[in-house]
Amino acid sequence: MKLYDSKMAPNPRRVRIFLAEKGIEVPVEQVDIVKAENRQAPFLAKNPMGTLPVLELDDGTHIAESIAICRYFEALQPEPPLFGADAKDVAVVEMWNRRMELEVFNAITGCFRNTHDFFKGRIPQVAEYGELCRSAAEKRLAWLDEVLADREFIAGNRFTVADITALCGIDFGRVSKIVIQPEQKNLARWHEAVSSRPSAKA
Ligand SMILES: N[C@@H](CCC(=O)N[C@@H](CS)C(=O)NCC(=O)O)C(=O)O
Repeated sequence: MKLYDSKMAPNPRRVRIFLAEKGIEVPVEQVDIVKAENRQAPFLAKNPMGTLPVLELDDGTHIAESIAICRYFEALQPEPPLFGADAKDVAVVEMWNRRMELEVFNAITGCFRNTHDFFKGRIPQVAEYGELCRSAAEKRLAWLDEVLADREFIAGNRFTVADITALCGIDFGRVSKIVIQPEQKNLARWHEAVSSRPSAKA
């Protein structure tokens, strides 16, 4: 088994944090996104989408999509349950993880992809769409601050994959100057708590 990773990118970080929370160690190979190694034939044979992370199994199967990889490890090792523990809990965690991915993470990476020089010439960029994503991301952070007024973590009172998705998205927002505002005290308290877990360094 091998995890194709990029230390600089937020999606691979989701998987590294997930593995660290589970206490699972997997051999890792870094793929150089700056040199666009992920867009060249050898990597495209593993993942035609050209994105990281990708998990390679011993039978040659390649699993892309961060959440698919995390689900694989959750099934292999259910403890601690990061996708929820019973039917209701699983559904609630799924709801929050989807919100964190679709509403927060994607707005932040959408801003980066459409406004940052890194992607100039790599993908078609639409600056106005990037700014729309920025504004959506800022609104979502304000909303998240309200959500966190009555709970410790995003999906309730236990750390889950929804916290991992939100943390990786929000930390990556700094590159595009999307940051937690001084008045967003609940969000700041949550961010401090999840950032101080040892897994956050993974
Ligand atoms: N939906 C995918 C997104 C993967 C993705 O966009 N990865 C980024 C890094 S965060 C990437 O490989 N970017 C390089 C590129 O698109 O060339 C997932 O959840 O893993």
